[in-house]
Amino acid sequence: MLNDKKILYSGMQATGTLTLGNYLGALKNWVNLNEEYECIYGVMDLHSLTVRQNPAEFRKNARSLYALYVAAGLNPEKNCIYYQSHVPGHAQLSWILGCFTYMGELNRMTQFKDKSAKHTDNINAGLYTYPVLMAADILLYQADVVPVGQDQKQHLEITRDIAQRFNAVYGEVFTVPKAYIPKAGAKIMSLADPQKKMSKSEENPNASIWLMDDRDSIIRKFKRAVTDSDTVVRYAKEKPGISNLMDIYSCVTGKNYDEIEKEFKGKGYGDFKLAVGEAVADELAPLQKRYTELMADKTYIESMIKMNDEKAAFYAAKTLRKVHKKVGLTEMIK
Ligand code: ATP
Ligand code: LTN
Repeated sequence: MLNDKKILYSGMQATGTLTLGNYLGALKNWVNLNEEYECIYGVMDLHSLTVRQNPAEFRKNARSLYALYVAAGLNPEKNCIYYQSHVPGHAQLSWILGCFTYMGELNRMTQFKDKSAKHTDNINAGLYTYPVLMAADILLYQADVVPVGQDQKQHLEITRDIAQRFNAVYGEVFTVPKAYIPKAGAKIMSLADPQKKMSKSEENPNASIWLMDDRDSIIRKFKRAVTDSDTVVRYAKEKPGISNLMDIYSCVTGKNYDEIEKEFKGKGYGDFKLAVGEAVADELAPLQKRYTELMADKTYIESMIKMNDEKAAFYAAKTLRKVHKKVGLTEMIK
């Protein structure tokens, strides 16, 4: 890389619209860590193909995800923000790493189990080898740190195992990456069922806050959020609904649980839910404005994509050349 900073790598699947969970669990932390690291962010469109996509919608979602990264505060002129499918090295390294991954390891992946239970008609091999492609994404750029939500922890662990296994045979080829999982916001739960993760692919419109929801919908959804029959705003295991709202409020305002409990002492759930709704709407308003402006400026976005695709391809080719050499693949004759 060009400077001495450590490398941060992350990305999201280009599937559907982002939720508040994606934002608080991942995107917001990317922005917070931005200055400290040399950052690379991918629009993970190859991963999205593990679930059947409508081609036109998919293309739109990918562009929209790119714009959301930028609208959230990632500067494409300083950070490498690119499309995974535009860099062939991902698929190439993924094949090689697949030969260093055991089926027993992949069988243990909870995301594979969850997704195959959800899409029983399409349990494809891509869904199964998804973690190998993810390992390739990360190792291709020699990433030191990977900020993700709690649900991706297992994928980071397998990435580390694959890197260490490869390095044990061929020497220090890959940097062994660390997961960065935030304390608050690592797992935002559904507003309709606080036992379930807030998810992009959720069908109940009241369960998730979408990043593009307008102020009124945000406030209305928080008002309706499922909580217990108590009235005291207090963080507790047996109060998952209120605890989830406290997590959200904490991420957005920076206040800790004690401060929140004090702020709402003697007040009911109604006041608290309204405050959470307003705080979230305030947080998202500038992002929404910037997103709309960016989506209208096709020339700018496309010039950024082009420049960063080239940058990413350059970094990736360097690692791939090294890997080919180490495993003994014959160099192309020039
Ligand atoms: P899907 O529902 O399609 O599986 P998803 O909402 O889980 O999608 P991903 O693209 O898989 O979204 O995740 C993008 C990033 O957002 C990951 O870092 C993931 O850990 C994080 N993330 C997703 N959902 C949540 C959540 N509810 N709370 C915190 N972080 C989350
Ligand atoms: N599996 C991740 C998306 C993803 C990713 C990555 C995240 C694909 N490749 C590399 C970090 C680093 C998810 O969020 N579902």
